[in-house]
Amino acid sequence: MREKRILTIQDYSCLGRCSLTVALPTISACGIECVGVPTAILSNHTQFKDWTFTDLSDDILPIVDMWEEKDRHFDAVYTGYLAKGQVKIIKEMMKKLPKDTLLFVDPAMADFGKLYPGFDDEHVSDMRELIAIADIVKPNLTEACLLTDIPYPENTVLTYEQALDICKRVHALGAKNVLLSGVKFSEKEIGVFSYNEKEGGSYFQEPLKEGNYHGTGDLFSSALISAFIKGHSLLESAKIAHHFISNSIDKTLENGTDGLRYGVDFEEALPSLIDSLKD
Ligand code: PXL
Repeated sequence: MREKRILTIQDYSCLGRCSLTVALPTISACGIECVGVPTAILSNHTQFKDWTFTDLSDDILPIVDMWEEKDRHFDAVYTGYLAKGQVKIIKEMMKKLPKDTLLFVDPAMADFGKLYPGFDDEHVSDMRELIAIADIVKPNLTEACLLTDIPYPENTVLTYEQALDICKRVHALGAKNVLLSGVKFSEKEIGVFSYNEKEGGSYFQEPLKEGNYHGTGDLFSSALISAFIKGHSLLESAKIAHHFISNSIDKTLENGTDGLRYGVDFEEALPSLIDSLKD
């Protein structure tokens, strides 16, 4: 059987593990060919005090056009952090790829109740347009609130009904499957809530690891889409990805690395991810 192949499109932040620098190794380690298209090159991610930024918006469509006579089959397209104005380009890109290409969107634009630096309401409304054509969307709570125009809750410990309601609102934007990440039903646990029309809501919770480690959302999405493309169900894929993040945080704590800024030591957790994909 042909090896699976994912096209991922997000920025390349040289320092501070996130976006393409975690997506490429994670997807490859899962035994999936990873085609990475950079949307921008940054010296480092934007949670540091300052950064350089080279916009690659004008290169994206010419890259995809150059593949016209080549093999443009992908089992999934996974979009992550996109710079302002790039959503429209991604929509154009999707029109150029085979119609049945699965689109997985990680909005990657906000966390802890706030947009990342440089983003505004226009980016949020652009992102709604991408979600409208997505097969799977994975917002965190902040992104889900922004996308559906509801206030970020003061108490982030949710009830089942609240989580279901938020997912239904995101689903109403057009995405077929919604995975709400970072959902807490108690102070001590965190998990993922999954919703689609056919199966309704389902979720899992695991013990919470304190700390806002950089890039874990991107790692989570990379492992999740890989497990899904390898044939696991969405919720099972989310569980696999969750364990991978948890193991990566454990390695970071063991090593005493500054994972809050430089990202987690996921490299040492890759063998456990590979193991969890074996049936
Ligand atoms: O991990 C999300 C992310 C990706 N890329 C860049 C970022 C961030 C979060 O801040 O700044 C450039």
